[in-house]
Amino acid sequence: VTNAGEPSTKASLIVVSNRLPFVLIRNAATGELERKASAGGLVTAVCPVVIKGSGLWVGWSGIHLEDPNEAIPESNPNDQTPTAGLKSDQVVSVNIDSKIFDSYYNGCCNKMFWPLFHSMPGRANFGGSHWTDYVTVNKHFAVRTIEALEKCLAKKQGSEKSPPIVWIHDYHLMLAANWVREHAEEKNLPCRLAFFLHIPFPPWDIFRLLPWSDEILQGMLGCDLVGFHIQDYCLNFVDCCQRSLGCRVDRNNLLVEHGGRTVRIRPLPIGIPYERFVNLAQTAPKVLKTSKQQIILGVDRLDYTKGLVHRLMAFEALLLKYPQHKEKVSLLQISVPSRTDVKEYRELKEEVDQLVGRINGRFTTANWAPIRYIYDYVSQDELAALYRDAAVCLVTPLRDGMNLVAKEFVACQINDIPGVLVISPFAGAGEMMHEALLCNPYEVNEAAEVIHRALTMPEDERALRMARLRRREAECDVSHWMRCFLKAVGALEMDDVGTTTM
Ligand code: GDG
Repeated sequence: VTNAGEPSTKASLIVVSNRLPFVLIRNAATGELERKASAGGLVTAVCPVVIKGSGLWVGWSGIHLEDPNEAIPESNPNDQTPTAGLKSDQVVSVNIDSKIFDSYYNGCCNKMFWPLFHSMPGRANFGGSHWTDYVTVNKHFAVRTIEALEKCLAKKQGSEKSPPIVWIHDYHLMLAANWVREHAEEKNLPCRLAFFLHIPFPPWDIFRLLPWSDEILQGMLGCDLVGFHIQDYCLNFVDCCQRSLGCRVDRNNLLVEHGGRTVRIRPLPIGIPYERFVNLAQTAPKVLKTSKQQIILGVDRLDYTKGLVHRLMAFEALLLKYPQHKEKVSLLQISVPSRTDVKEYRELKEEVDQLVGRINGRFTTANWAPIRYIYDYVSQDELAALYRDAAVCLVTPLRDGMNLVAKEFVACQINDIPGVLVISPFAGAGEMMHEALLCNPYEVNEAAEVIHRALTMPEDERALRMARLRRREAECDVSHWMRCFLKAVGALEMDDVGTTTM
């Protein structure tokens, strides 16, 4: 089954996310606002559908505007990215006082929800005022979303055959749906409401540690459809609705009854813009100059969920147990700076810096350093070249909603002799990428064995595993995800239905 073209729908799509699909920056010379495009997979898949259906995008622009009515600029004429066609009247920017926004974003989302939803409650820091700010921000998003809905309906008056879809994204906005529903009902505005969570949804005995767990469930149940990456997260959510709220549920069909409605819960595993990564891999110039050494690659935001400390210890264990890899193998770790205003992230950076220093100090020779550590963002071209030419890619998070790095590595494996993917079962991607080598990051010595197996895997076995991995990612790319979402929300064009497998 192949994905023919972009998915299409007659309904307008209103996307609501913490961030807009571009950031605004102020040109220091002219004082004018300018757009800086973002190139993530989500934007690539979702933006064309918003543009085609005259939909809208609601979110924060990345800058706190003194005048909230300051006009959003049109895209730069040279802009080739998927957001270029998004007109300024299709953008509803959300402006919030910077102190409240910081408390909502860092205090509540990053310090409470992020660790708890990744099943690391020991790292969660519950603070009452952050929750109050989270409520305020979600209410404000709901108000702006209703404005977007009114605008959308006014534009399409008479011609609208199917009600607009409001699609709210991620843990930043888990309360907004309920208020959107209430206002929409009061004002008699037709719409379908959907939510997608990009991170894991934890089991009930972890979720209920949150002082506001019931409010969150009720907020999400304001939707008609709630999507997660994998079945397990769906089942966790259904469980929580049953045990915390006492809802009637159907676990087999993933349905939850709430407020006289039936809410559908669906696994919608996200994919990547597969062809774009293949093209990048075909054209990106070589970055690694020597082919004598095998490169083990790691690419992650510097986040404690990504298992970097365990990975470094596994690599050290590998060098101790299998000294034949000394001077032949290097670990190239790219760590993108992330959430640097949160203490835990600064402490993690210190810990990783020290560990890299210690391991390098222990093994480095005149001609070789075991770890090359980049604490920076690398360009898309450079990333594609590294994915293409690495012998092994280590995707070993302690917990991860999906993990796109695993999929991008696979897409870029265009060399005759492919590399090997090592993946943690605690990433959503680990559920589906069966032909990768599974590795429990907590078992450091076992992880070293898996890395050794990857480095010494026969060529025919690598080729077989990689071909199967690539086929799946090519089929289940990000357009496929978009199509599955539209189908689940009941808004896919009939012509498209035949090409969808799930
Ligand atoms: C959340 C969930 C879920 C990274 N370093 C560089 C770079 N990247 C790009 C990768 C990839 C993306 O960042 C990271 O995606 P992940 O999926 O690994 O992780 P999160 O940011 O935590 O995303 C996650 C995802 O949402 C989608 O639903 O999979 O589980 O946590 O695309 O390529 N890109 C470039 N240079 C870098 O140095 N160019």
